[in-house]
Amino acid sequence: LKQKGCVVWITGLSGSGKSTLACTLGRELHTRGKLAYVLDGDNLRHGLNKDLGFAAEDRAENIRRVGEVAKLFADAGLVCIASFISPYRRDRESCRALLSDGSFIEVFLNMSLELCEARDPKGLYKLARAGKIKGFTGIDDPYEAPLNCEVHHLIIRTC
Ligand code: GGZ
Repeated sequence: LKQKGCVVWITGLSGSGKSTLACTLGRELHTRGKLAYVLDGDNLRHGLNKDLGFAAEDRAENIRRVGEVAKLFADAGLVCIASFISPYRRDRESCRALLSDGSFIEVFLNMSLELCEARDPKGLYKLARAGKIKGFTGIDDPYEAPLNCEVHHLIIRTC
């Protein structure tokens, strides 16, 4: 029986654990014999989307292209795991609209700015606070939390 494809869309602040979850989920699916592929900033922003920055219109275009690529993977029967901050509700909803009902699973990693900033795995929040990165999500750029996501994971502490 052919595997039905879908898109698992992981949204959340920088440092909330999106990439870790995407990678873990991808491995778990492989273990279970499912075809899966992870799309994230590392493989998209260095290639297909290397012409884009972080202004609102660039983020919108980033997410639009990712949504179209994710749809292609889903059409091919894969579980496509997309891991992007995707801060704008409208951009995420446009991606959802590309897929049939039930084939777009939005996962919100809800970790407070305080916790993300305390972790600061790449030191980016520190740079943003120092004004060395402008328009950083959560600091001086917006993040619009999902209103009707399929999975809401609230993280109140990390180990
Ligand atoms: C947010 C930024 C920015 C700004 C560079 N704002 O923790 P990271 O490093 O690895 O994840 C962040 C990544 C965000 O890329 P996305 O493609 O997911 O963003 S969006 O969905 O909004 O298009 C961070 C790094 O890029 N980064 N500058 N100003 N994150």
